[in-house]
Amino acid sequence: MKVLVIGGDGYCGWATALYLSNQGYEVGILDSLVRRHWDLELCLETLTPIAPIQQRLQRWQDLTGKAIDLFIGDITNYTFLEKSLLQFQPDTIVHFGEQRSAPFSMIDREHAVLTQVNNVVGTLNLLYAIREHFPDCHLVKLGTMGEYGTPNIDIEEGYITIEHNGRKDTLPYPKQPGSMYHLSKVHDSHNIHFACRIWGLRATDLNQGVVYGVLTDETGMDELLINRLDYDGIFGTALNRFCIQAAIGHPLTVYGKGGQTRGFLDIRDTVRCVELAIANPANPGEFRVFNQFTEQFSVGDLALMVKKAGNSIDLNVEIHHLDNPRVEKEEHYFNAKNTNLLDLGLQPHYLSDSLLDSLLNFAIKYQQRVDNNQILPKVNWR
Ligand code: NAD
Ligand code: USQ
Repeated sequence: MKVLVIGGDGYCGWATALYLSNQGYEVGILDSLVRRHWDLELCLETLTPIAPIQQRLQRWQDLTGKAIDLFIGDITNYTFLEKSLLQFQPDTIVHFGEQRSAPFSMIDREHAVLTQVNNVVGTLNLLYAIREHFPDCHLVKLGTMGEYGTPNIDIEEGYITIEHNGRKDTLPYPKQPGSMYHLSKVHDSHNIHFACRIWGLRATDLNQGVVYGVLTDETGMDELLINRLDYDGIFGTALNRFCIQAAIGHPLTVYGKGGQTRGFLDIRDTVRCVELAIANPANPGEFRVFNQFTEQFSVGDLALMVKKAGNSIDLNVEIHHLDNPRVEKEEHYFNAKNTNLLDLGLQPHYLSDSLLDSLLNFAIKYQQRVDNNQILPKVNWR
């Protein structure tokens, strides 16, 4: 089966492309490399030194004998997208290729517009290209748990059955996203749902939680295959940031009270969830939604776990509660369903002392690359 991984030079996409290639799928990567450009523009660098995509792919081929096709370009450019798809002839398209940082999208009007145009137009182009040339192709799209926000009721997987004035229907679950980025994902979901309902396309929206970790079997095979690991205040995410902060002796940056609760998963489960979605495709006309996370934690609890793990390897870890730069509930109900992927056979890697230990040691190994000026959050929602 031929799988095109859009955004395959990024954190989730790179790990997924190699994993799928190793599993025997014929893989292509399409990426504009714009994320590397945004890093340069904002003077940010991943903790890990990542090789240019062409070198990464050459190394993968030298090590495994498996070739991965490469298409460098922007999916908001329809001519490029159409040409690449016609050349590659995908059976499945996995779409990671978006601007994915909430703080980036909240810098100012320009960054909000950039985020929504990049994400919404890119996905719309993809829907039109699939409709025109590959109507049977399965679209596996990375959405986010943040589409739902933090409602005071249980979060279902995409849909909720409602009784109203004596009548009953199953409808899209209400969305209350918390950033211009998260909003772009809601807009995508509506557009993909439309394409399935009206044109009969098949799609799976993977509402992923916050990903942590860096090593997968494949990216750990060689230094040139190493994955990115963001720790800065724009692209770094909670648990990864806390481990790197602990490694360099920076107090852990819990925003506000720290009761914010989210779904989390290990990057080794990201790649497996995507494969499960590919191997069990949605039906024609079906817009399927899976909540892709394995455990729920509050950021305050995560900070305590990192402190404990740090102490056990003789790191002195402090926790600071900063004024919250975001507008979000800091104490709230959160109970999200995640049974669809488990039913397909996902066997989660739960957060463990050994994972925290390995992430901390990984961070210690590259600590000289950390720029302390990039740790505190600089983008304010208000
Ligand atoms: P990333 O920034 O590391 O990778 C995204 C990749 O997409 C980059 O290589 C970038 O160059 C590429 N890209 C962006 N816009 C493009 C365009 N218009 N055309 C072609 N390529 C483009 O991000 P990530 O952390 O790997 O996230 C991947 C996807 O997973 C995103 O859609 C994100 O919303 C979703 N997701 C990520 C997380 C997480 O914790 N990292 C959690 C939930 C969902
Ligand atoms: N937070 C802290 N301290 C930090 C960083 C974050 O307390 O140093 C808090 C935030 O205020 C927030 C929570 O941790 O309440 C999560 O923030 P995050 O930066 O780890 O993640 P988020 O902005 O939600 O975005 C990340 C990815 C995004 C993905 C999303 C999944 O960047 O692409 O969509 O996780 S989810 O959160 O489930 O929507």
